[in-house]
Amino acid sequence: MYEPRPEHKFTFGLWTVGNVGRDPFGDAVRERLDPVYVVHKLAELGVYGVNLHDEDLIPRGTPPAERDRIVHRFKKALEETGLKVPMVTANLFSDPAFKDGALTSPDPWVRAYALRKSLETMDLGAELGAEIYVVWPGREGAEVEATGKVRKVWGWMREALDFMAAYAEDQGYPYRFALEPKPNEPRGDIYFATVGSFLAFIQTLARPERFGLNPEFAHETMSGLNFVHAVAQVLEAGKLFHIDLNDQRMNRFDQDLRFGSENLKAAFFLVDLLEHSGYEGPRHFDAHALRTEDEEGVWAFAKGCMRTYLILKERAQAFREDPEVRDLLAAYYREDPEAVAYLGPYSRERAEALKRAEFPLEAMRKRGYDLERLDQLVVEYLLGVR
Ligand code: GLT
Ligand code: MN
Ligand code: MN
Ligand code: MN
Repeated sequence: MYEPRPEHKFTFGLWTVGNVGRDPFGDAVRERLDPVYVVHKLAELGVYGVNLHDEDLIPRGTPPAERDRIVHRFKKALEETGLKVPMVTANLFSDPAFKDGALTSPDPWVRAYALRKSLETMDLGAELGAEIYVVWPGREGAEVEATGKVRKVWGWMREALDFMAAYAEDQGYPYRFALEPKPNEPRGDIYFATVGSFLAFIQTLARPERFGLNPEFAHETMSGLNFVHAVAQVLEAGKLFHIDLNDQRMNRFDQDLRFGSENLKAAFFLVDLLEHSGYEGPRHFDAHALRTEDEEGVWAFAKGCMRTYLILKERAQAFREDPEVRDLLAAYYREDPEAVAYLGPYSRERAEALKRAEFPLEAMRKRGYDLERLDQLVVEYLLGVR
């Protein structure tokens, strides 16, 4: 039970299990893992796919012949294991050239370089069979407001994303672009800070149907927002193209903790939401093992993410099927036909009827919603006593 299998669609990034544990104050604590080795390890654990940045596989500055050799060797590992590469993304944050932005740098040479790197990453992903392209604007932000750059960045970003989508079209690539918001880090403030920000921006693009979201648990939580609500809105808009699962404490640096390790209740309701949403895309863990861990700890971390997801899936299912929960919810959504008749699309008759309606105001004001009992049942499911 709780054994991950490829049909669960769990994915990890080369940069997640391959994270060497560097932080702003401390050096790497683990060795870089060979991507081919990672593919074999993940396959053993029952993972569906592995995602990557261009530079996770092909170090910056690799000559073309060497690049082809690396790709060939990596593809062989994918064939041997059956692992997929569902998603790729360009690293537009590590190169010192991107220190004041990549696609929104004030320097057109930098913007052009970032765009070229994005196209090359799309080529690489197409070779590996990827159909999702993530854009994380980590360096698209600022510390200094005096430049007035905030008036220009939206246009630069739109032009770049439109260019990329047109390139995909031109090349016959199937990419759907998943945009990933974050409020800050590494920049003081990132321009595309929240899910809502990108949702609105997509509608201004030339091919909005090609664009959706890659919301991350940690990033909305850093903003003090409710991730479950954010994902629900993205789902409702038909824009959940990818999802980054991890955990995070509020008001901290980006922690990328093991899924479910911190906000268990939010994780429970997230799994509950996703599993009943019809979302069939990858369940990607954008997290990494703690810096205290050696390689064994890394695989324990990866297993933990998946196992917790599967346990929560089972717990959420049992919760939804519990007769007591069902009774409480049936009473909660009390659909009195007399009241329902006043609602719905506008008509003059309905508006007039509404104005004449007599409301059971006393009962409305006195009503208790029984949410203490409902929520206690959630807690008991999470504690494993039900
Ligand atoms: C980086 C970031 C993540 C993004 C990755 C995609 S890179 O690790 O912290 O949130 O999803 O570029
Ligand atoms: Mn993160
Ligand atoms: Mn991160
Ligand atoms: Mn992420």
